[in-house]
Amino acid sequence: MLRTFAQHRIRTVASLDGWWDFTLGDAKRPPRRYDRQLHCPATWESTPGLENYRGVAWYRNAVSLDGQANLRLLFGGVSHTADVYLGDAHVGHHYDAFTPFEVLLPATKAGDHTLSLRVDNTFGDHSALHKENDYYTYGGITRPVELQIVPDLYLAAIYASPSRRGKSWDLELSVEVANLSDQAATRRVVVEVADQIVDLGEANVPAGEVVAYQATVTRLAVNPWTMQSPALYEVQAVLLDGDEPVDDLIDRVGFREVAVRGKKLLLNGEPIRLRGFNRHEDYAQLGCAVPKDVMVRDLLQMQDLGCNFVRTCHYPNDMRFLDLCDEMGFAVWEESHARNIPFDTPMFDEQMETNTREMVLWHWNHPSILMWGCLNECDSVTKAGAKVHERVLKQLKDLDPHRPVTFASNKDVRDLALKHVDIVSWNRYDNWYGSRDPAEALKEVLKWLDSPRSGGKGKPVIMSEFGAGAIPGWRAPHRDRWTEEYQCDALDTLLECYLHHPRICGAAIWQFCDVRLTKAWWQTRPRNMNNKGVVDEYRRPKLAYATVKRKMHEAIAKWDK
Ligand code: ADA
Repeated sequence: MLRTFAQHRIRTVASLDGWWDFTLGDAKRPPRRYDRQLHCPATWESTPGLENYRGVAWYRNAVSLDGQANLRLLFGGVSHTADVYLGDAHVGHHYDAFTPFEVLLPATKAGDHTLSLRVDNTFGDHSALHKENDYYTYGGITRPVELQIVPDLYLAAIYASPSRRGKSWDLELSVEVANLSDQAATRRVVVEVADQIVDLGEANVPAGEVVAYQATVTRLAVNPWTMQSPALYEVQAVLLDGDEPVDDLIDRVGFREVAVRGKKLLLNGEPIRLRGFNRHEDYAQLGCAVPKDVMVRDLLQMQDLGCNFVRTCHYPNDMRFLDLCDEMGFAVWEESHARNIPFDTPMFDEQMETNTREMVLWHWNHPSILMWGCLNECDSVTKAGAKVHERVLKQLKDLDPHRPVTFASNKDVRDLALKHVDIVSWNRYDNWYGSRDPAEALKEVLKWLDSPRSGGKGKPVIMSEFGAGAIPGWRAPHRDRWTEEYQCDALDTLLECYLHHPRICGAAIWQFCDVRLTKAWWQTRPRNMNNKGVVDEYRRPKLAYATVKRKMHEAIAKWDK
């Protein structure tokens, strides 16, 4: 399943997780011969012998239909480019490992069919977001796959947007109904949420179109979603043909409102302080195909440390992880896919726009997502680069006016894009790449920030990255860089500064776990890993785990009383 809960009780859904035929090779058409099988979801790098394969591979599965049907294939994530074939017919294409996508196959005939995927994880002009980087781009069907059978008119999406009205809540609903047939058709749309039945009326959808139907439910007496008590409510849309339910779609909503007021970040009208980690999707030999049980344990470790915040550096995350954050009361900063990438590559504009849009629309209902981010440490120092920041941040705001927007900058006082954010976010490594006192450095940059020329005057500030490297098990009395002792000392100083500073409303350590990176980074990355995790790639705590736990709990004692 692509979620931690069932999204259908009426619609026919089958999981395609499990064995897929597999073969290497960059054939342009579905091959006839496959030389092995892979158990998906998985990275192909977790298969012995393929640990370093960067190239193209093919996957094949069988689909048998008793009768003609409309098929809807749902992919949680394929890394990093998928071309989908039914038989020899090319039926779908998707770029980027980190956003879901669907392939619609209307009126597929009864009988046996072959479903094939051409998967490519190579770098080059065809890929603006996946490139040589300080994290690894894996290959494969890396998130769950579902095969659904949908009626001619089916429920394509639900967007639920809560807003606070004193002690009660309103809920704006938008339900999209798609018509796969060549005839206009009519169905009734009914939504059930928080024991209320909302009749959205007749959906008369022209052939081949998707139409959104809106309604606002007012004065719902519900429990709010808070980080201490993350109440969730099912939103079930049902499509009726007369009185007969013919399709359904279930999502979840948390009644919470996030806002910026002056220098504060508010949740349900109350100022909050966020403390936690940057977390890459990467786990030892399994790479970015992180099993749900590991996602749970990652969040349990963060809870144990006293954290309430996670940044999905540097890309949209698996919806199951976001579901777990909804269920466990974590605040999430989710960002579209970009880490220090140039803007002048051939596919950048198109791939950035698509990835940003897909992130917002697929992840809309997650109450844990409190802010949208983008463009990590990209060019915000030239006028042209600042214009790109303005464009992507505007796209985020236009898509979703309910959440503040930000980007993580390492440009210090040279930044030209802070006027376009709701929250100023800084990546600083004063006592790792430099040897400055973080408190002094922060004092200096805050002075600049609160001058009229910065563009960020009076805005909330999040320290979005800070930390130090520690090679797991490397301990030495000299406590120099790369020792676990150095990481303890550095994080003690950094957390003392950032968790208690009145002008800072959030702090995310770089980073939760050690992660693999691509070959070009080997010179500055022992083990060919980014070793700034507080736990290693197997989630084994380093010495700094105890330091972080102590500092986070000191902050809780001070701020969360
Ligand atoms: C940057 C970047 C991170 C990571 C970090 C580091 O801040 O945003 O992805 O590369 O540096 O470890 O140096």
